[in-house]
Amino acid sequence: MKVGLTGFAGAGKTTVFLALTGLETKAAAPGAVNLGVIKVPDPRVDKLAEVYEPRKTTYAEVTFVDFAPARASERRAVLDAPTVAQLRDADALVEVVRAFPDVAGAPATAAEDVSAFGTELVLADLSVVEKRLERLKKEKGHEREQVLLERIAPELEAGRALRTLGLGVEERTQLAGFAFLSLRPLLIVLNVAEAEAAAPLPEDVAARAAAEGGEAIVLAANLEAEIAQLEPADRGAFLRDLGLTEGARDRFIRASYHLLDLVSFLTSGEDECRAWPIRRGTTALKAAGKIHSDIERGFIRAEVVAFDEFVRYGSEAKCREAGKLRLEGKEYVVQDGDIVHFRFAV
Ligand SMILES: Nc1nc2c(ncn2[C@@H]2O[C@H](COP(=O)(O)OP(=O)(O)OP(=O)(O)O)[C@@H](O)[C@H]2O)c(=O)[nH]1
Ligand SMILES: [Mg+2]
Repeated sequence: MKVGLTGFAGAGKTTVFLALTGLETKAAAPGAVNLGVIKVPDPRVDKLAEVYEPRKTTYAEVTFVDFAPARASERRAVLDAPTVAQLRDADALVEVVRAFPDVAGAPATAAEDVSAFGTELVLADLSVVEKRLERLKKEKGHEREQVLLERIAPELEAGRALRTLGLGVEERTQLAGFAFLSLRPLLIVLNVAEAEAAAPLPEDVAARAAAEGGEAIVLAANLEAEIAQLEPADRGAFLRDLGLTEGARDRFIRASYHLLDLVSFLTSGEDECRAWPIRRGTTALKAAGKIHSDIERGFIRAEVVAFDEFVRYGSEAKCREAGKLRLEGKEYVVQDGDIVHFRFAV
């Protein structure tokens, strides 16, 4: 999963990036990009690794892209063309919103910023729709696309994010090629002052986030970036002092799995034990394709053991004896925690 960190200039994107990745890299120059990867902690992978003692243990990963937007004269004008192109490449957007007084002492206007940034995303999408509709006037044979675009254009003009329109699977598929930003799942990170580290999400921000069709969490990025630099064993005490039970990374991962409706299936063996993130509702065939396109192409069947059964019986062989190993076909909907072996022939 690839997440694009976005938000107005100076909102704390780079600081959030450092808090989540635990990296020490400092702010990139305008135009440059910081890439960071976090591993999703998963006790099920740990358990498999304990049993199989594999050569390699691989956790699900979240990649962050943090880039410094071109300096704009106006604080809120940030979405230039290269920035938009970067964001279109992400699976989800994390919008950092400033809730602390800035360097010049200007107070935060978090709730308004949420709406204003939502408008930026909507306008970026609207310009794509308008250009495309202009072309479609001259081209024949794209009636369905035209009907759909003509339906969403007035919504965008009214400032409504595409993710709030309740588009169906088919419509989303039709629109996928445009990589609309206001259709991307949105997680708002309210970057608060240290004293507010454990405060609940303010109601006005929650309301604006809901109006954008996004979810929101509170984070004191500066403080959490410092905590992320500590030895793992020392972090707990610091977090408890702040009134927090888990660090930024763990809270963030939970929020994004929820936001993106992700689950993980597992693969096991002496070579590698690994977690694979997939959208809830993914079929065995598509899950196979996550591992390798050959496995999808030559799919024969999936052999599945639920992780809980694996723990109860102690091994896959014992699960097989007990009749807990299932043979599933292409259309089987893979469940969170399924341990899967794909049989395939190419
Ligand atoms: N008080 C306080 N200051 C913060 C916090 N997060 C960031 N800052 C400060 O705000 C300024 C901007 O933070 P950055 O993380 O660089 O913000 P950014 O969004 O990456 O900025 P650009 O990339 O230039 O758009 C820096 O001086 C940070 O030290 C915070 O949680 N509390
Ligand atoms: Mg930055």
